[in-house]
Amino acid sequence: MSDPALEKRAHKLFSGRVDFLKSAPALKFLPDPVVPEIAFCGRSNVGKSSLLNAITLRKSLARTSVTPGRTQELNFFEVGDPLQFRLVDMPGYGFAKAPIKVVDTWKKLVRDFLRGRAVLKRTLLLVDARHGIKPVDAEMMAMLDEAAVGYRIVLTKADKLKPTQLADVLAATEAEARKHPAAFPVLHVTSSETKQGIDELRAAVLADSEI
Ligand SMILES: Nc1nc2c(ncn2[C@@H]2O[C@H](COP(=O)(O)OP(=O)(O)O)[C@@H](O)[C@H]2O)c(=O)[nH]1
Ligand SMILES: [Mg+2]
Repeated sequence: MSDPALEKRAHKLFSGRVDFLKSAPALKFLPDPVVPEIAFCGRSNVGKSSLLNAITLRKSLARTSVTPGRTQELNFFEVGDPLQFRLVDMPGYGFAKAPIKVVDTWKKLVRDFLRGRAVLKRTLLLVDARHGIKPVDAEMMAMLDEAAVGYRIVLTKADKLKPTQLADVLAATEAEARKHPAAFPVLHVTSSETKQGIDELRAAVLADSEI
């Protein structure tokens, strides 16, 4: 559902000040919870950095990955002048070669953040449209359900699929979403390449920050 007035307001806001604030490798490094936050999560290589750049109308706010699965930090970006809200880039998961200790540290950091962060309004869970929901995504969804953090499922790289394939993945993923209490029933279909769905998603992020 598009809302032209909201999209326009979101475009204007993100065209203004968006700055990297800090990386938090552990909870004690989190910035003070003074404004609403919207978090982004997904498997390594899902297209999270590209989507963050597309939403914030920048080329390289978030670095697109060289070595997937390396960052184990929460990265905070500030939006608005005066500051309105923050975007949180959560560490990617599902990296096949990650040692168990790294995965455990990731789980603890993410779980504690989701459970304890009162200003966290919403999470966007990115899912590669070519793959649909994988077991690691289902695990992430369970963590979000458990923490009672509402989340939007965003299909990425939609440009890589034929319309019929995309329709199938969309239907299957929506059916899966309906089984999860904290998941929005309606998905976002996006491409950072063609910018499909980006204006709507940018507007949704702004709306979420204001709930
Ligand atoms: N075709 C296509 N490729 C994309 C899209 N988004 C990201 N990619 C590519 O997927 C790879 C991983 O993207 P990146 O944003 O670094 O993923 P991250 O690891 O989740 O942050 C890069 O090679 C990107 O160019 C998209 O919408 N369409
Ligand atoms: Mg990235």
